[in-house]
Amino acid sequence: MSNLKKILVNKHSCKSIWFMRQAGRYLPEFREIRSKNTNFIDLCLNSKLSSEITLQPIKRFDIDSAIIFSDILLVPYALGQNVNFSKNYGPKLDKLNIDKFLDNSEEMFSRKLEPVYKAIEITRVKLEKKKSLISFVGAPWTLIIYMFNLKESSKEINNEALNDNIKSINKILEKLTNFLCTHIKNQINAGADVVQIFDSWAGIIPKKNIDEYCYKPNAKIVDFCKKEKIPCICFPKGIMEDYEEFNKIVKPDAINLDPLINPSWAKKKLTNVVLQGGLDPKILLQKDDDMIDAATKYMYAFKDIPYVFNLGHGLLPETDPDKVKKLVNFYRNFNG
Ligand code: 1CP
Repeated sequence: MSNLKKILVNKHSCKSIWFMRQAGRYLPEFREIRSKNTNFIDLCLNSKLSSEITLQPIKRFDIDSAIIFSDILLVPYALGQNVNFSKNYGPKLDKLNIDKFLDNSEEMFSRKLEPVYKAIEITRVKLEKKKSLISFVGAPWTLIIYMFNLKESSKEINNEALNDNIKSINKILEKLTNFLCTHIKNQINAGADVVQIFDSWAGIIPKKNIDEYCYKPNAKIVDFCKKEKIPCICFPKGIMEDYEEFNKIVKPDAINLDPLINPSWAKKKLTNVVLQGGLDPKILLQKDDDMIDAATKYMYAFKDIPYVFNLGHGLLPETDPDKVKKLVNFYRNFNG
């Protein structure tokens, strides 16, 4: 059993380290592949290259888990919505056609994502047994943000767009959640052993809607994972003290902290759950000593409970890979 799974399933306090967005943007070996593959969705659907990119950070840093190189937006893509990645604007999705969306069958959906499952199969064979292979999905709300183009900025939602689309959102929410469960199951069947559910935009949900758009959909997916015995990690980024309520209602195996969550608060309030991450990825852009000081705070705060070392958000594109190497070395020495 992989270290990560031992922590999530048996709550063993063994060491385990990986990084969100460890495969991609900041690695020169990724950039080389990316420069020759200008369509990002096509790159995600190239099983051989996706597997190669997944393994790049493992080869460089010998970390404990690989996360499959893919994207949360492959789900709307597989449900018939065109996805474009433009350099300066990030992802842009064509207008959602609700009738077309509701017409999707599970078979059609799974068939379109077959290359992702193939990439997982190839990667599992190449990965040492003790290493974990993490699959992931975007939580329904975070996908809805992109599917309905609701985000005004990184902190704010376009309330007008939300109100205009509320009926359609409620109409597709349940079906979207079912497709996400299918995608999780397919990834596990292909050889992944853990799933992480990214609710990256949970922090901009209006307070009055947090139950409906965050707790309930995440809980539905976590219940599915429990029924299927799939270890799961939730990441409701930006919800501040509502992490406590989220944990009580959703009950995931593990929860990823964001940089705004105080480690001692988390240790006290987030019980019956494995903690993961928290360190601000921006600290990897600072001097070595500052990075080590900040990392030590997390390692020290959680030294006597099961804790998976990770960040409070993904590695930034401008991160120097040598900094990541230094952090991994420090972690290995700290934990013996
Ligand atoms: O241009 C490029 O080279 C593409 C950059 C890139 C990469 C490397 C994107 C575009 N996605 C990915 C891969 C990816 N995305 C992974 C696998 C690699 C790994 O983690 O090691 C994962 C787990 C994701 C997840 C993802 N995609 C999230 C959730 C996590 C998070 O960072 O919040 C989100 C929100 C996306 C959407 C997305 N994909 C890419 C971009 C630029 C964005 C938008 C982010 C935003 O709106 O700010």
